[in-house]
Amino acid sequence: MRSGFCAIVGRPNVGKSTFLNRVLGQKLAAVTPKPQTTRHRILGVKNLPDAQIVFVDTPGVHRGKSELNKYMVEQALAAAAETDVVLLMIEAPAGKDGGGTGVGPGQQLIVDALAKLKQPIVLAINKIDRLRDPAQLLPVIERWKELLPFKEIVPMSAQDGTQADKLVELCAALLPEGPRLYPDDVVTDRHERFFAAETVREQIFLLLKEEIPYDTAVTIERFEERRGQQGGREVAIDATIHLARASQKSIVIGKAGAGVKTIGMRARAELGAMLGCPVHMKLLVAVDPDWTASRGALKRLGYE
Ligand SMILES: Nc1nc2c(ncn2[C@@H]2O[C@H](COP(=O)(O)OP(=O)(O)O)[C@@H](O)[C@H]2O)c(=O)[nH]1
Ligand SMILES: [Mg+2]
Repeated sequence: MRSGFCAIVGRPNVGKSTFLNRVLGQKLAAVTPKPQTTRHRILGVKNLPDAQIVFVDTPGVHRGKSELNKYMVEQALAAAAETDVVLLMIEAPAGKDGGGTGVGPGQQLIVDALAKLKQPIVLAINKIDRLRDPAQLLPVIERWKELLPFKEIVPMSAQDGTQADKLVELCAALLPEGPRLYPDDVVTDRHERFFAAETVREQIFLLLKEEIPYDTAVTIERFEERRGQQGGREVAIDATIHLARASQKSIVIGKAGAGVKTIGMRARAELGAMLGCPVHMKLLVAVDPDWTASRGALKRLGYE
């Protein structure tokens, strides 16, 4: 039996959370087309017949300057330093000329951090479903081989599942021997409250443009399980959407409250499917001036 932790690290938007969700066969981590959707570390426990891998999804590593950005990068790099195996995820080139093999400054930050570690590192080249020609992978592989001593290099697609199981097996084989760390029926370390907040935040990422998603935090004021009229379980949630600027408030609330209503409806549906019961949700919109710039505010809003 092998067991241990495997951090999934990489640039924003390469597909880390999509991979975690695919491996677990359920949606744990928020996924949106926008970078920097993931802000916290999230554990996802994958059980195999002879191994237990505790995957750690992390925020994308980038060079943003706000305290929130620095917090996210710290989370990711600390996770890599603490786990038994590191899974570095990059994207296959999207352009028809096979561009995008370069290593930019954000990528270099990761390479430098990982170069200091002793743990085995696996390179996953995600999104191969969008490659026009598999030969486009060759320069990518050549380039990356020179940068870090990878144990394995696996082209894959988190979206359609190509080589996802293979990648999981390769990571499992690199874990130390040991008994399961979590009981068989545990999937994550996070509680329902956390997912309630993440679901609301995800809808804001999906629905709103420009800086608003990045300036938004969500806190849960009430999470109450109760019996519905039919006697089944239901959940009542009061959540607050915190914005960094007063000018954002009217945009989020929308005409006659249409914006916040849509966010609430979609989050409720998503969460209802996740919790398997009806969800009632009240959303409040508040302004917490410049919260992304202050450690104290980050802490208050759940980033610690
Ligand atoms: N074409 C393609 N898109 C993907 C794949 N994996 C993820 N994506 C998309 O890439 C975007 C970012 O994914 P996400 O998992 O949030 O990336 P993260 O920031 O690294 O966690 C989303 O729009 C995903 O649907 C893949 O294998 N192929
Ligand atoms: Mg993510």
